[in-house]
Amino acid sequence: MASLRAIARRGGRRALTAIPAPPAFVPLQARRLHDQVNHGTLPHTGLPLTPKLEFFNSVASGPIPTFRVLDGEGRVLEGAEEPEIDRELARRLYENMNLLPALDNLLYNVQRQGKISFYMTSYGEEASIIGSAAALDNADEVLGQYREMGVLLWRGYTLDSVMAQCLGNQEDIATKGRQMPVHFGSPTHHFMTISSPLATQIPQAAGVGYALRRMRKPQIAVCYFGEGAASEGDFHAGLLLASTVPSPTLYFARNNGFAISTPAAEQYHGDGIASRGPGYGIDTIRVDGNDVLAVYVAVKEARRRCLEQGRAVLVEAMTYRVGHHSTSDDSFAYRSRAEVEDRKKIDNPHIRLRLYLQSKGWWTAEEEEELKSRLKKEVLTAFKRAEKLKRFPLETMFGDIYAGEEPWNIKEQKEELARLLKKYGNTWEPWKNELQKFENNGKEFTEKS
Ligand SMILES: Cc1ncc(C[n+]2csc(CCOP(=O)(O)OP(=O)(O)O)c2C)c(N)n1
Ligand SMILES: [Mg+2]
Repeated sequence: MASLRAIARRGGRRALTAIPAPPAFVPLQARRLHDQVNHGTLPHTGLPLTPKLEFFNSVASGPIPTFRVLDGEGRVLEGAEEPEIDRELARRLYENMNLLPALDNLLYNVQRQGKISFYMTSYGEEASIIGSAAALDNADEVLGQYREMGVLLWRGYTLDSVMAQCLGNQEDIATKGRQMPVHFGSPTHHFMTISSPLATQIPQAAGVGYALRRMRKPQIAVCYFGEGAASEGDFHAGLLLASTVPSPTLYFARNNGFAISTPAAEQYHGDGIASRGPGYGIDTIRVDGNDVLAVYVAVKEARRRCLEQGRAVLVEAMTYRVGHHSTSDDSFAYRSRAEVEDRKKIDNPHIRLRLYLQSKGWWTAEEEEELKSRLKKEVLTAFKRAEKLKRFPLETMFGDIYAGEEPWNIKEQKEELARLLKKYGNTWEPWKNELQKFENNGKEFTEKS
């Protein structure tokens, strides 16, 4: 029987792989070892041989360094190359980084008032999210985890759309009020709908990237995930798939230090997420996620490599989750307030960029004040408008599940709801109030004979 290698040589594989494979990846430690003692190679594999009994792992050989451009005070590091970012782009980065907390402040609070069911903030991760979004092509297909609303905002997703999704009103065209808040999706913005089960997007992104390559599109797939999600089996399945198929997918790990209450240190014994990339033969970089310029530069180069090589690239952004995990969490149960306050002071992505802008003469104190109050006003106006809009008719929640004739289980559930609403919908105050929020006030159920 012909070996797989022989089939691949005859072109079975090559027909799918239009882009030439990059040179074989040899882990750094292995290469060093080979240089030290060259005893030839293992037959059939080309692996270097050594008589030394030596084990290695990423912890023992020292951590992977973190790429940084700006220091804590917004100055370009000695030896760093100042990126080609002009005044307009730099200001746009800063404005978008400020839009996130403006939205977070309002939506977090309105959740507390019971006006929306749930919310997740991006506090502390603004540079990672906005810096990466800015380095992508707006048509790159994004598969996010849930904390990447900033990518949509960068692409022009409106405040009205944000409110529509979080409030689940009749303008929530992607999910029609049937998803939890922050589970955004928008085909026009090339942003796949967020799904709650962790890490499902990681293997999916390998497939999306592969499809883009097969269609010969000049776009890549971009997959965001947390360091906690990277503990799921899907992470390994996804990266292996992306590296072997291969697939032009940019994997962006947001290492924000926590997976709800589990600190990152308990999440892995190796050198973070970055150390796993070389194991899959994937070009990898670790970047200071609170340095928007470094994130921008690293992701731009990662994207270029994805396209040029037709292969996956891994970026691990080191940042810190300043906010609670979500509105269902109180992080002071597992970390001190002092730790959070310290991090905000010592390594604040907003301050670092603002100081850089000021040093260039691209930003003033007056502009700072104007921006903050403008964003606050715009966000509040959008919320007030969204609050007045009705939700999709109540029966919408049963739609778009099965094609063709409505199956028995859906019919049964509808009848059950109609029975309950007819009994309590016009009399029990909480249900009566709730029904007023829907188009038709739920009449398709309460008045059903
Ligand atoms: C398969 C699965 N397991 C558990 C959860 C519950 N859960 C939701 S978010 C989360 C933490 C994820 O942490 P990380 O990936 O680091 O992202 P971060 O919240 O820090 O942005 C967990 C455990 C889930 N949604 N899906
Ligand atoms: Mg995390």
